[in-house]
Amino acid sequence: MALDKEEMLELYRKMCLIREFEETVSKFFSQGQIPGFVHLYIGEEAVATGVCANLVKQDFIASTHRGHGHGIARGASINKMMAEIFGKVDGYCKGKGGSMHIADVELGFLGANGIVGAGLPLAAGAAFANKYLNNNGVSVCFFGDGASNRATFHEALNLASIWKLPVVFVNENNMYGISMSQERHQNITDIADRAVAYGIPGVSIDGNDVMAVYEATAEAVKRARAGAGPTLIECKTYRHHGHFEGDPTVYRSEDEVNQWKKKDPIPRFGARLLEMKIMTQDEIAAIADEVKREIEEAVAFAQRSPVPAVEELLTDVYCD
Ligand SMILES: Cc1ncc(C[n+]2csc(CCOP(=O)(O)OP(=O)(O)O)c2C)c(N)n1
Ligand SMILES: [Mg+2]
Repeated sequence: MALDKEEMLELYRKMCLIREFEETVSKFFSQGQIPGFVHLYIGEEAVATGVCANLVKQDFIASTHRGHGHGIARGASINKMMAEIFGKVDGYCKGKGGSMHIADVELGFLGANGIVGAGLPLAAGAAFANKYLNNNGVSVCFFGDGASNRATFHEALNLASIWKLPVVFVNENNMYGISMSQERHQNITDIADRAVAYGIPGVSIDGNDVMAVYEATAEAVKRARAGAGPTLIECKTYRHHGHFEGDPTVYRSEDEVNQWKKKDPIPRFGARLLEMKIMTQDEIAAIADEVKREIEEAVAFAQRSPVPAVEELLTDVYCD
């Protein structure tokens, strides 16, 4: 086993933290306390968690419009994220960016991104920088099944392949691009098959199994750090909520959602840890309490923070 007990507990705790963060965002959004749009990652936590557990300081990640899980897994401040989502001055963008503009470059978190597929060339560029600086760093790009149809996907994979860039392309195949099912938007089942066209390895894995994600990423990261170039990892997963909060999700059946909820990555990993006697029921309860407290503090921090002043409306728009 590649991970020790503490590391496995940390994977579990991280997934719980992402879940609690987003369930809380969902609650406050439905009460009208959060402005703008939010896209939740609930159900997909194993991907960000399993991937980011392999990363070190000099590594980068590029995210998507569904970016809370990526930021939390990379170690972004929960308080600053929550304040940003609430539109408050103590948030990552002083409350003027919202969910889709959260970034922390110091942490190598190149940001959430409202432009589908925009992270792919950003990650390739960051990987080029790491290679040029010869610092052993890698970059990771998270992107959806819908994004895998964009030109940026093909350009980034081709360039990363010929230049042997240290990048891991992590496809989050949650089976839908908004209301469009994968079978309606592409004529393949496994997005990993597209790696063949660029002469790089492509693997398709169970994205709701955090250990499977961890192990596939470990191999891809090792390859990238060794100078052998990029890998495409397709993680099959599912979002429990709609595309955005408020989406009535008329395009999928309740039965389909319920089938996927049975494969929820968090209770699944919890059961595995119990079975392996790595964790006890008491520890599960303690993690739930700890995470709940952490998120309550983040909400209190966000609620205490003021909204931006009207005079600040046009600052930070361009480089001041
Ligand atoms: C370039 C671009 N085209 C279209 C959109 C509108 N849009 C927002 S999310 C989305 C679907 C993305 O699907 P996917 O890549 O599978 O990610 P998921 O939402 O499933 O995580 C689209 C088409 C956009 N934001 N940017
Ligand atoms: Mg999708």
